[in-house]
Amino acid sequence: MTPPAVTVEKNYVPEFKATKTVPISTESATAWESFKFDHIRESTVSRAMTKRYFADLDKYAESDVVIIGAGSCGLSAAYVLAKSRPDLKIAIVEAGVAPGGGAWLGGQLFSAMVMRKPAQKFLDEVGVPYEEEDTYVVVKHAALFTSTLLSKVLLFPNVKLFNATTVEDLITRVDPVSGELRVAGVVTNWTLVSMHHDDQSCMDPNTINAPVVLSTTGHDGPFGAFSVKRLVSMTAIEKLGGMRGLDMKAAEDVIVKRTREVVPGLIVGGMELSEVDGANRMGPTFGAMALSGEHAAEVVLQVFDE
Ligand code: 48N
Repeated sequence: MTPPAVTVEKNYVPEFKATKTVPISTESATAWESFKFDHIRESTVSRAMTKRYFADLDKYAESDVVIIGAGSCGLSAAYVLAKSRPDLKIAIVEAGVAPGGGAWLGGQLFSAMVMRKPAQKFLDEVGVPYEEEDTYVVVKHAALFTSTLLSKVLLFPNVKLFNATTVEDLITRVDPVSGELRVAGVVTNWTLVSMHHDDQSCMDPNTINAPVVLSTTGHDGPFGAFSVKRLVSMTAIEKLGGMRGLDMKAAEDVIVKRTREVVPGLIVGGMELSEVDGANRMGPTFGAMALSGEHAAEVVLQVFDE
């Protein structure tokens, strides 16, 4: 059966008119020869970076929300949270230098990203153009979705991204009366340090206190499903269900519906959840990631609405 012809929506690629607006207008080639930047000293650059970074470390040492993992689910949650509660301090901790997780490609190194309806409503909200099909939409470049979402999240003044930084443990409290364990923040280190605890001793971590943590660490990669595996190793939960085989239809509905607080203070979303519940994986379709992020944000907000 021949696949239906792909109809590219007229409005997909906006009409661009070549314009000669360049920020540094030089009337002639010779002008470039005399071009020069304003003066700078190396220490000025160093102080400009470190002053801000350490001021942020100080400011976010007490955060309202920590999001572990800046993949499609974590970034979607961060967008909803930051937009709906500008009063909340949101720290995003991402192990990679480049945030985005598995959402830079649509699947097996292909550029296009598929999202099943109604997830296109999230794309409309964030302002990502797509081609419309009958039960799904296609974003021309997965990188367009991720870069647009990332840029919107990082523009919020109440968000700080700590990338190249790994959550290597959870801060926990045990209620003296009920004995109930609650997650109360995260333990962090530079990712390169976190990856070398086996061959270097005593590289102590840093911490971020927060009343609620959202873990969206995915199922892949060196730290995949980090928080839920840590809950098992600290016997806060008995065992993981283990991610099941690929079943696109079943997987996406389950992940969105079951995004939830797994232990008090720790909400889990995205593909990390499939490891908890033994849910199927969904393969190269990303609507569930965006909507699990949206659902996770609502669960987080309930903590602050109480
Ligand atoms: O993209 P991921 O891996 O996770 P999600 O849940 O946001 O999106 C999952 C999605 O990309 C898929 O896997 C698709 C739908 N495929 C499904 C399938 O069936 O194959 O992002 C997780 C992020 C990554 O950027 C990691 O670097 C980061 O979390 N991370 C951490 N960051 C800090 N500390 C950690 N301990 C940590 N662990 C992972």
